[in-house]
Amino acid sequence: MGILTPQQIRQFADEGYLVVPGLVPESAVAAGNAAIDRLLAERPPPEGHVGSYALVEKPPESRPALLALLTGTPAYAIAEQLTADGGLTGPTHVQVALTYPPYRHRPGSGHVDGLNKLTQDGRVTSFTLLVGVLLSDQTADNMGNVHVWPGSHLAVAAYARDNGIDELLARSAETAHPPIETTHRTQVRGRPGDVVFAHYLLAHNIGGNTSPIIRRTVYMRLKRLGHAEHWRQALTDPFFEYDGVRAATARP
Ligand SMILES: O=C(O)CCC(=O)C(=O)O
Repeated sequence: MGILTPQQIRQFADEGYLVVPGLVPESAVAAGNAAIDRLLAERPPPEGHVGSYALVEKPPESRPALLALLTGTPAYAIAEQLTADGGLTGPTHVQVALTYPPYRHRPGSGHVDGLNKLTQDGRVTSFTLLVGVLLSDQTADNMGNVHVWPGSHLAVAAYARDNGIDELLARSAETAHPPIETTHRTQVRGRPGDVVFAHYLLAHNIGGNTSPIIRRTVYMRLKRLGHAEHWRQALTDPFFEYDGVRAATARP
């Protein structure tokens, strides 16, 4: 028995993301925040900084309290439930995403990570699933919450099928913003300890923060084993790497 209900899996399939509340216990949230405090003592942002400040830690084992937000909690089992049991690799790094207030910002559209970054052998630096662990209060809008465009994962895959992957990449080359119509957006809300699971193809972007607190989210990226070989199929068939979603939603 998996942790997610079939209804939650259908929601992930339709919208491209899912927030699961209370996955990370308070003690792990506190340990994660303490690790971020130590990181910021080592590499603080410039004096008076506002807006986004991201720290990327490699290998993730160098920050065990951050890696444990995924591997030491039910978040990893949920990632496997959506994709395949024992079928994931990564993360290769941990991204600490901070947003310093006051930051009055509203992104115009969303990007797909790496659609503008190719490896030396011409592959996209894509992955399968983004896992974001909220470590600060984001229960209202404009608290640094990530903006997402629900359903855009389906639209990007449809664009790739209809126009070809090369055209998708060419049109996304400057900014990683895919050439799709994205009208409906929302801000991901949640409490510390809640976890957002987002499909690789979901358009998303950094949001503003007009709250009094620094926004803290820790992101980790997971790939299906063999992703380097089948990344093209994963761009055109959004559930190619999601065995769990296909099984729960009776998708082909
Ligand atoms: O800051 C955020 O929540 C979003 C970060 C983001 O867009 C990214 O890492 O690709």
